[in-house]
Amino acid sequence: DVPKEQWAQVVEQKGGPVVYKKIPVAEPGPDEVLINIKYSGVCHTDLHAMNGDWPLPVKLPLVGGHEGAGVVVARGSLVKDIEIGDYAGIKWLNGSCMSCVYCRQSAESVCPSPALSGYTVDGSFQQYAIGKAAHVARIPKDCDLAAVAPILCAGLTVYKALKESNAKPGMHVAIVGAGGGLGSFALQYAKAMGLHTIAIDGGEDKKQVCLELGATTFVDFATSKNIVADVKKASGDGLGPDAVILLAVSEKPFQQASEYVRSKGTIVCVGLPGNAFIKAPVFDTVVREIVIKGSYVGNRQDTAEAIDFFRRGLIKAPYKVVPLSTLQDVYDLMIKGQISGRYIVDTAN
Ligand code: 8ID
Ligand code: ZN
Ligand code: ZN
Repeated sequence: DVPKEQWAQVVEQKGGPVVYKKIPVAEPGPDEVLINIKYSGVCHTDLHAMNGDWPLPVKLPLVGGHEGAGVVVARGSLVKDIEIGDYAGIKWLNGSCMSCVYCRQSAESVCPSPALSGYTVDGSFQQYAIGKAAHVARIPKDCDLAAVAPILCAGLTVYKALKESNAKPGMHVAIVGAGGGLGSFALQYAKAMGLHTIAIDGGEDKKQVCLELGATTFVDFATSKNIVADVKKASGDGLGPDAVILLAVSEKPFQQASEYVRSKGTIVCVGLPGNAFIKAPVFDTVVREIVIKGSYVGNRQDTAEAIDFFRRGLIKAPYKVVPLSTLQDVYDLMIKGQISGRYIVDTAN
């Protein structure tokens, strides 16, 4: 039975903190499902949302969260292909219009009128969350709901970004911010895709995590005397990595990547530091034929593929489960850059 009230973490004002309190359980509309969220990963995006870092208005009061895995407990009258009791997930793209030129071509991440979980609509830091049936992730019954939660944003996003990088098996990819949430999944997906990885992050903790996750080399951005030279050296023949996936939450590495990427290589921007700009020399970009592009989550097919990599046991990134009531503590660690891998909140307490 679905209760009328539930526990949630609510952002009541820009900058936070989150407030742990009881709020009503919403009812699904005709094309929606209600998911009893069991676990939800904490993405740096949730912190950007609370702090109002981006030039995109955020709902207030707000229930954040967009890596929510759970069990379907109710569905609207139009929903035919999801049963009560199925496992399903709330991802960043809660819904999209389904009729614009982008949605028609499965580029739904750039739909001009999307519903964003934990941003423009309430997300998964609550016990019962609503998702558009067309968009909720289908999660196979043999998946562990805690472990699969971060696939719904971190895994999906880096899997798509690696595809966008055009890196082929055997090539070298630099993962910038490799010890963080997205980064640790990027190392695992890259390994599963047969790529060499150059992990870039800071500190002994992150170094150890990255090497355990299969990084070919680790470059410490905090202690390296010459990041450009170190990254190039790590690329086998010394000409630089074929692709760079930028996941860091600071501007500097976005400026640096064009210095070490291989000629004809691809730089994929994924991290979203506030008020940041990409600057690259026109001369080098032209004569070295460098590609610089953005990548934003992934579509429903990417979601299914990213989950399938996980289901096959190819993706094992470190995570720590803590009570939903302690979400603010997770944000405090994240602000200090002290999280290796992902924190996951358990909505039961
Ligand atoms: O679809 C998208 N494009 C998408 C999806 C999900 C998340 C984008 N994001 C964005 C988030 O909003 C955030 O801006 O990706 C960024 C990374 O999210 P995250 O992985 O959840 O954050 P994290 O766990 O805090 O990891 C960030 C890592 O970057 C490192 C930190 O040490 C940390 O491990 N880092 C920083 I800050 N500066 C660095 C530098 N100069 C750096 N690593 C290398 N070089
Ligand atoms: Zn996210
Ligand atoms: Zn659309």
